Amino acid sequence: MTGTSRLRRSLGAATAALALAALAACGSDHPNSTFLHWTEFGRDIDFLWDRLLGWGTAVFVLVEAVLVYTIIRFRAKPDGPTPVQTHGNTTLEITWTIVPAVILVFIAVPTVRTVFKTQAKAPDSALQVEVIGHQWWWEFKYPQYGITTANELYLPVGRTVNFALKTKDVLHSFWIPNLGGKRDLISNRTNYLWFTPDSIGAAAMNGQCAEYCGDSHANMKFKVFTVAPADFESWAAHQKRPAVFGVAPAAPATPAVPVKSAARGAVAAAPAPADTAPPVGYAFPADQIKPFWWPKTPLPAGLAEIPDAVLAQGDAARGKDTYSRSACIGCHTITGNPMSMGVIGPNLTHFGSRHTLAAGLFPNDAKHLAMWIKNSRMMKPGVLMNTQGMNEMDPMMHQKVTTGGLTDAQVADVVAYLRALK
Ligand code: HEC
Ligand SMILES: [Cu+2]
Repeated sequence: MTGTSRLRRSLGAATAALALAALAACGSDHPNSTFLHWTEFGRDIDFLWDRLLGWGTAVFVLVEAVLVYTIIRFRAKPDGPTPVQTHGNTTLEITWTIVPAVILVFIAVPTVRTVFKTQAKAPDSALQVEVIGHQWWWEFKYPQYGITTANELYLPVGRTVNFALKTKDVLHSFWIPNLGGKRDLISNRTNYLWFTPDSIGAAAMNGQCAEYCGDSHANMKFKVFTVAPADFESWAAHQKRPAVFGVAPAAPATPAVPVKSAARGAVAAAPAPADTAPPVGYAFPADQIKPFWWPKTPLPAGLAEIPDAVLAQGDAARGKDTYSRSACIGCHTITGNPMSMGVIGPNLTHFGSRHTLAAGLFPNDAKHLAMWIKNSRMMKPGVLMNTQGMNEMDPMMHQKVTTGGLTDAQVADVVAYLRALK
């Protein structure tokens, strides 16, 4: 085989590989792409990326072209004469010093400008969200609204959001690829990250911890919804209220006419705000969420499922009772249930309004919830929530739960209760 045909063959192979890679990139959708222009932050970073890629490609092509040309043009020939011997070339040396310096300036100026812009203080009108990382879940507080929730983040489109990033334990990193980030959560320190989701309508996207933080780091995900401002207000107003379960359910909305007549002067007829408020606030509609978004984590082998027939017998009122007498209350808060004031685990006040369970690891349905309560440590390695099912093997304690464990029927009741907390 001659040198030229070998070269031609490897060039052919390289082209084929490149084409394949390019095709693969077109074939599937890319739910976690960072190359989207949905926030000013995303656009700024994308601009820098384009610059770098552009300059990098230009330098690569130029250098490789000269190299390949030189290799071929000046290769040694069997009886060739000795090449001309040179030492130094001032013009060339000055050129190859100045050109990269100029290129670096073109990269450095926009980079430094972006660093200053993204490190600046967020505008005062921004929506404040406190993000607290826990092994291995996310706590979200909206201090302007008095809301504490977990693992699912609602953001109004068109309003700057300012995240104050903190951690309860080790380092984590907050990352929503579609919107921009990532930024670390550092012990004894608050980091900030802000951007405006301004070029996207209602959308469901993924978030992920991006700094190794222990056993279930890969399972420390979260979900993000960008929603219309009015929907956000509806969601926020509802999340602020105490748990719905226990309140008289879904009274028909008060018709407009009696309210008007009451406003005209009647003293007693005006209904209390709690009665007129819709029973449930906005939640991102499940049928508008794309298939990629839904978690597909398999259930662990060896964990006995609770039969559907048993789950169907679950009773929310009984469940509230059982829950309120179990270990759950030491770790979880349900506002409106005075027994339940723990702060070790996620706030469950409106748990039934969430679409996912255990930091985005499972869909929030009766089956997964039941398995979770029964043996969370088999569902997600290392979790702080200890095994709650009677006679279940706790994989961290290496022993079976014998006292205080919940039977399948009791778990079914607790499931009904938690699912009623819309
Ligand atoms: C020792 C503290 C502790 C106890 C006791 C406990 N939990 Fe938990 N729970 C946690 C922690 C921590 C998490 C977060 C786990 C994770 O996702 O990494 C959690 C997560 C959950 C979740 C998922 C929340 C979400 O937003 O995804 C539910 C539901 C839940 N627990 C219900 C219960 C119930 C019901 C009981 C009682 C039968 C209970 N827990 C007992 C600490 C506890
Ligand atoms: Cu992590």
